[in-house]
Amino acid sequence: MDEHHFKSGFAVLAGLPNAGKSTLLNQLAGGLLSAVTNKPQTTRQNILAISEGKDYQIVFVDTPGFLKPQYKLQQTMADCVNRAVNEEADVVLFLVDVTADFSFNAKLIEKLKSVFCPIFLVLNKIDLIKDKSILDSLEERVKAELKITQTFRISASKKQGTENLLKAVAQTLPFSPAYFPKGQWTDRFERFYVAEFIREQIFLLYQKEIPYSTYVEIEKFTEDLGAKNFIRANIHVERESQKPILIGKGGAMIAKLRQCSQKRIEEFLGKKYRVELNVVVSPNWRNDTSKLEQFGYIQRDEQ
Ligand SMILES: Nc1nc2c(ncn2[C@@H]2O[C@H](COP(=O)(O)OP(=O)(O)OP(=O)(O)O)[C@@H](O)[C@H]2O)c(=O)[nH]1
Ligand SMILES: [Mg+2]
Repeated sequence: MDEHHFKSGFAVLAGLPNAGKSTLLNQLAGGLLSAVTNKPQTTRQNILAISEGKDYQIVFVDTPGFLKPQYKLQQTMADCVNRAVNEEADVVLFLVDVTADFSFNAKLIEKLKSVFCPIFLVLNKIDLIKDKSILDSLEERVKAELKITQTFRISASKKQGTENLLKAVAQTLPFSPAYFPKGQWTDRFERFYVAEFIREQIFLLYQKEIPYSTYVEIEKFTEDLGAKNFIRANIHVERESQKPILIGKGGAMIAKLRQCSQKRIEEFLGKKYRVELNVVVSPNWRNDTSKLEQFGYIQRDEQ
């Protein structure tokens, strides 16, 4: 391959919570990398996943759902979106859930107006819409406000239209050598995914504010030491009263969480693990700058 024809760059997925960004990232990059749940605000940090072809390397960036921050953790989530669309993106994929109330996109559209790179409008979840005219009018509404380079109608979960989108992204990237070594699929360590998968299972198993109040810290991650691989995680909650909810009657809930987490981790890493979970109270951590730093939601060099 003539290296002068190689294309590479960053494709940033942006959209409201629950639009399907992580689902799409997983489809495009061919792996269940990014946590997906039916609850909004699942993703808290930018997650990279790399898709390669003969003559391209696309670095997809999954971002947290865009929303008005109510507490410091959400401010760090909004910062992730800003950084990705303003500084990293070679193309932005603006994801819109076609079944959701479109008016909530207003603030995000304002933000995207100042983005320099091309913007692809991606209408997602079309499998849930029978009446195609809804899609036409949505498209018109966006185009009236924002300069859109190309529009795609897809179902991320059903893999409809995703191949076309992938091709178009690869084409639009600048000529550039690959950003990451060939065969690399992410910039994160396994520890990060293990924590994300436990957090994902918490989102799936618990209700109300519990998922939003938890942070998962991997305290121990040992592999190939003869005995079975071992993971110990601390689940931080914000208040003492949340601890018994997490644990459940007679430990039933946390046992279930342990089981589901173990399954998810084993499927992803392709090995057996013994998982141990602890619950720890870190009062009000979502509004505590030093905790957010310690948990990696704020990078020290950002301040
Ligand atoms: N029917 C249908 N559901 C979808 C589609 N894409 C995603 N979903 C569902 O929508 C929900 C949210 O998906 P996510 O991928 O977690 O959404 P997200 O945009 O990453 O959400 P946040 O991380 O909270 O910002 C999940 O229940 C998905 O299974 C689709 O094309 N069709
Ligand atoms: Mg997500």
